[in-house]
Amino acid sequence: MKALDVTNEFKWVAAGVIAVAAFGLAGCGKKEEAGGGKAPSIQRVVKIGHAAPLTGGIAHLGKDNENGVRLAIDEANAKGLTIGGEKVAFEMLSEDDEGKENKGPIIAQKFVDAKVAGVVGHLNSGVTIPASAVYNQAGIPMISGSATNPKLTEQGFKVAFRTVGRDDQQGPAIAGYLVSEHKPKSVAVIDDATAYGEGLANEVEKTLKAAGINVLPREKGTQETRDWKAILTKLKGKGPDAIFYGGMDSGAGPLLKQGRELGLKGVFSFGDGACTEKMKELAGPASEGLVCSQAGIPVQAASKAFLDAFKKKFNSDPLIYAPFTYDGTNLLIAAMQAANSTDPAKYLPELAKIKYEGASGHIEFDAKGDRKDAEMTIFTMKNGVITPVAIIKGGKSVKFEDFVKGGAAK
Ligand code: ABU
Repeated sequence: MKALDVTNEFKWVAAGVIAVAAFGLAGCGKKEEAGGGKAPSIQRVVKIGHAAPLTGGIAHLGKDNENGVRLAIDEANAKGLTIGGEKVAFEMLSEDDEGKENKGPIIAQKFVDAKVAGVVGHLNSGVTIPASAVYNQAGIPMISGSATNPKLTEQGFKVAFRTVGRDDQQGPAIAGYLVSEHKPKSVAVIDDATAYGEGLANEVEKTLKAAGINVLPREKGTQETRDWKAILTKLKGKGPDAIFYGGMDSGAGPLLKQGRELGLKGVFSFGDGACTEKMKELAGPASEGLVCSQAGIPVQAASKAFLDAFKKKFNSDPLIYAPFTYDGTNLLIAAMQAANSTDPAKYLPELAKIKYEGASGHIEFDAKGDRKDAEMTIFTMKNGVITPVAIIKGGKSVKFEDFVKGGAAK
């Protein structure tokens, strides 16, 4: 399905566009009575917003998120769902928030004005958190498939959900793995000064200090930092046994590459934003041996049905968050079906109490909108492949092979 540009600003990626066009709908949300004697016409177009960086250094992650939403919408439309007695077509309105904090509320307001029924996004915590205030004000449910900063669901917003875990789970998981497997005496911690990067680095630092590890004074870059040589040169003199960076792969790749070029010997470790196959491309051979975490199951443990459908549709494998945005979209739709309504006020209570078997496993939300029992996965780069080694769930760590044998997501 191709994106259909309706305005310069909105990309109305219409999974239901073919259906809508075929049935002659004039505009989104407009009702049309079923034609006599023909197949039932679409009577309501239900818009679902999606927002992520679709340009810039992490556009590959934004497209992955978008593809998850697109696949879910196309599948729902192929089923020809009826909600509230009306045949519905879902339509994705996808926006490029550029990963910029100030774009969050602006795009959120666009979605509100466009009368979306729900939103899947945003990708970055630093964008999602300010956007969530707008969705909350408008009563529009939002589910992020990637934003891991705890604040998102600590604001008391009934509309805010996420299908991944939180950084106060992820930080202890990756730091605990570093401590137990690499036994560092001193660790350098660097962050990109975003809500995600700084927040995760804080969690890692807290866990390391609690384990009695010497944590060097914090070093900081930004989302745009690609030249880390000044910081790395300073760190080299201190000889840390490990370096943790809180930030995305676009910054982590150069950091790792330059670190090795400058002769830093410590193990490099990252959170989910830099735990992607892209690290190999960005850091080259220096990426071998990196350690990283994701705040959910690894993509290869997602359901076979999802992985097959994704591959068929996009001729590629999902990168990292697509199973979680796919699930987020399906959760919105399932809640609408349960409420027999696309009205956010009516289906929100169903979303809050949903029990759902998704591509990323079983999903239920707690009272804050966080995923109950979210898995944390630890990876290492082995032979150029980000390879899951352990899954941490409910405080217990199991080998990835055992997790898969135990069922993962089917
Ligand atoms: N979770 C990492 C990438 C997204 C974010 O939380 O900013």
